[in-house]
Amino acid sequence: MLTRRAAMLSAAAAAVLMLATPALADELKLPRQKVELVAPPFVHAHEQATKQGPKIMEFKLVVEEKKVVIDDQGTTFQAMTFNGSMPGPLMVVHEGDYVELTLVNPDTNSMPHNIDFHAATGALGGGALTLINPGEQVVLRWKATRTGTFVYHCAPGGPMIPWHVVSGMNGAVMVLPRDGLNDGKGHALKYDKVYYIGEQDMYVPRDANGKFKSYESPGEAYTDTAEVMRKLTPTHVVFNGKANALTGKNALTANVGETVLIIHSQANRDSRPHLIGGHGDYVWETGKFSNPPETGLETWFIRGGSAGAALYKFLQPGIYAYVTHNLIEAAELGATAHFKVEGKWNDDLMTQVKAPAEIPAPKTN
Ligand SMILES: [Cu+2]
Repeated sequence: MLTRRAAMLSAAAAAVLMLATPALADELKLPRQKVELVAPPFVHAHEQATKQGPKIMEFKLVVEEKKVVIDDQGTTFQAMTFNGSMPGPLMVVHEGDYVELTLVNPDTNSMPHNIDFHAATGALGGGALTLINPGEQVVLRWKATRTGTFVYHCAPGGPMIPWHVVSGMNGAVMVLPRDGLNDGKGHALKYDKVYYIGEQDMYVPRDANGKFKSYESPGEAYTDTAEVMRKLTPTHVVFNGKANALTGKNALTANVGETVLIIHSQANRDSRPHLIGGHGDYVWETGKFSNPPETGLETWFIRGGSAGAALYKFLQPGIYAYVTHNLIEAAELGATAHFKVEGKWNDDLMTQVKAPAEIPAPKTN
C-alpha cells in the first residue's frame, strides 16, 4: 500500500516537475519556417486554418531611424520604425507556434531599441531581453499561447517608451486559432483579403510663427516633441505613417462579394474605426479570438495599446471612407483611408428614387 502511495506521489511530483520545466522548442525539434515580412497595409502569405503541427516561425525586424514626410504640406517627422514602415509589419502565426524574432539595430541608428510583444508572456513582453544598442542584434523566442491580434512596440524605459511608440515603433501580431476564425457559435469564418491599418498619433513641434519645425535627428527633436506630447493633443493622427497613405491610388481594394479582414492597431491612444457606407459583420473589438465576435456593428472601439479585427463582406461597389469616428481627427488630422470596391450595384439595398431637382412650387387650386 505504502509502495503504491509512494509511486503515486512520485508520479505526481514528476508531473509537477514537467509542468515547472516545459520542453523547450529546441528539444521538441519543431520544424522551422522563415517568413518574409511585407509592409502594411499588406500581410505576408499565411494559412487561415492549418492541419500542420506547431512550428518555430522565424521573423526579422530591422530598426530604421529616418526622416519622413507625414502630410501633403510636406511636414517632416523624425521617425523610428520597425523595418522602415509605420506601423511595423503584421506577423501572423497560429496558436502553439513559436515566434522567433531577430531584432537588428544597425550602427547607422542613434538610439537603443527593444521590443515588447503584448502577445508574449514574461520579461516585459520580451522588452527586458531585447534591449540593443546601435550595432547590435538579438534573437528572442516566445510561444504564442493566446489567440488574437496584439500590439508590439519598442519600450526602452521611462520617457523613452511613449516617445519611441509615437515616433513609429509599433506594429501587431495575429495569432490565429489552429482551426481558423469562427463566429463563436461553431461556424467557421474566412476572409478573402486581409489589410493591416496601424493608426499613429504624432506630436510635431511648431516654431514661434506656428509652422511645423524640422529636425536633423530623433535626439534633436526629443525635447520639443516631449513638450508637445505632454499636452496630449496630437498634431497628426494618421493611418500607416502619413495622411493619405491609404487613399487615392493607394486605396485598399476589394470586389463586391469579397470578405475583408481589417486589423486596426493603436499602440498609444483610443480610436473608433467606422466604415462609411458599410459595417462590421463580425468584430473582435479587443482583437481576442477566444471571445465571440460582436455582429453588425456601425463603429467599434480600439483601446489604446491594443489591436482589433473586423470582418466585412462588401455588398456594394464604390469608394468607402474608413475613418476614426472622431471626425475632426479623420478630416483635419489625417485618420482617413479609402476602400475602392468594384462590382455590381444592388438597387434593392439602395437606390436614388429621384435625382436632386428643384423643390416643386406648391400646387395652387
Ligand atoms: Cu525604439
